[in-house]
Amino acid sequence: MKIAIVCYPTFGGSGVVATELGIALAKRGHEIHFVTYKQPVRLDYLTHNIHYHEVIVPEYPLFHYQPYELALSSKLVTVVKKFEIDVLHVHYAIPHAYAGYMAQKMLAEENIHLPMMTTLHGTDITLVGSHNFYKPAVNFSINKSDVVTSVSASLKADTLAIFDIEKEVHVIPNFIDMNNLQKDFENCKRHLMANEDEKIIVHVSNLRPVKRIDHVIEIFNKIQKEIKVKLLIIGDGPERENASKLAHELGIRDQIIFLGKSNEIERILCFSNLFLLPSEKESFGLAALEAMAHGLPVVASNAGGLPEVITDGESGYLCDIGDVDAMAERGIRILKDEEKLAKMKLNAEKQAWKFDIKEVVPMYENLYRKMSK
Ligand code: GMT
Repeated sequence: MKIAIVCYPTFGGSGVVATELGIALAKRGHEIHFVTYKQPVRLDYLTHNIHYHEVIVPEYPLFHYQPYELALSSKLVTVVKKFEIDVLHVHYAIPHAYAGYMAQKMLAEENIHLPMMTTLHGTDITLVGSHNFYKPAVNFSINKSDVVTSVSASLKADTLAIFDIEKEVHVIPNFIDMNNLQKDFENCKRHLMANEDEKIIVHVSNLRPVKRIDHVIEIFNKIQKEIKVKLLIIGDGPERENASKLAHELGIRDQIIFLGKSNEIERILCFSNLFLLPSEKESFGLAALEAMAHGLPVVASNAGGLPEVITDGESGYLCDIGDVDAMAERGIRILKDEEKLAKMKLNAEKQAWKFDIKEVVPMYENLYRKMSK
């Protein structure tokens, strides 16, 4: 099939899922057209069956806000006509589903039918989309999508509770390509990050308030009182400065390394021991799944879809949102006991296999086929 994918081309989970899905579909013989404002970060140039179309929004002084939706829907119309696209798949409702609907309408004027799937990722529902500024438009464009999917059952429940949805919402979890993980231990540079006798804890996110980086630091502070340990924080965002300040105040700044945005997460996960994700909201927690795939148990909050990804007491521990003491205690429990750590490492990997790409991509393919009939 010829599939157009619209997503955010950044390090965020929705963009990563969209890109990995496009790559997987291309490998399975589909022709994939990414339509977005920048080359997606995980997309290599020169990939067979993959095309990238840049949405350009020229700066015009009259506009206080440049009209991205307008440029995106126009680009979609051009791409769909030129490449005879069968299906449009938009990731993240805002503003992609809205722009997709406009493209559909414009194409219908020329008797071209373009079915649209909208995949909800989390913040488009629970944080941004539920705001009254956007809600009517988000509600409208979800209902106008031919197929709606959500990355967890929890997000589906939130969507149905927050919006007035007439469409069936299909749950298709996020996924990982377990057979193509980079486990390049030759290149494992553990010694650059920690001493032999230190354990390594990792947190990966966009460091937005919802991720509770302050709790990451507080949990780490309690763990480091009991165990020799380092904390690696990967990603960048608005809470970075506050986190660094808090670490200074607690006198643990030199035990924490802020690595910024990275395309080498796998090379870091390969030598790490524990992953922390104490988010206030998390529709799925792709970063946790990636960590588990590399054998890291996860200590997380029981927010949103995290209980669908992590099994409490097996592949990690789930604690109440904000319960820093409990999360620290679970972290210590895992890291202090080598036998437990080894067992949980295996469980984490085993659990990640349930989300292997081979299980999940066919779910999307089935829906594409049904839509394009
Ligand atoms: O976590 C973020 O703030 C980024 C956001 C995104 O849209 O890129 O992530 C959301 O989508 C990911 C992929 O489906 C999920 O794994 C994340 O849990 C979800 N984030 C939230 O719900 C806060």
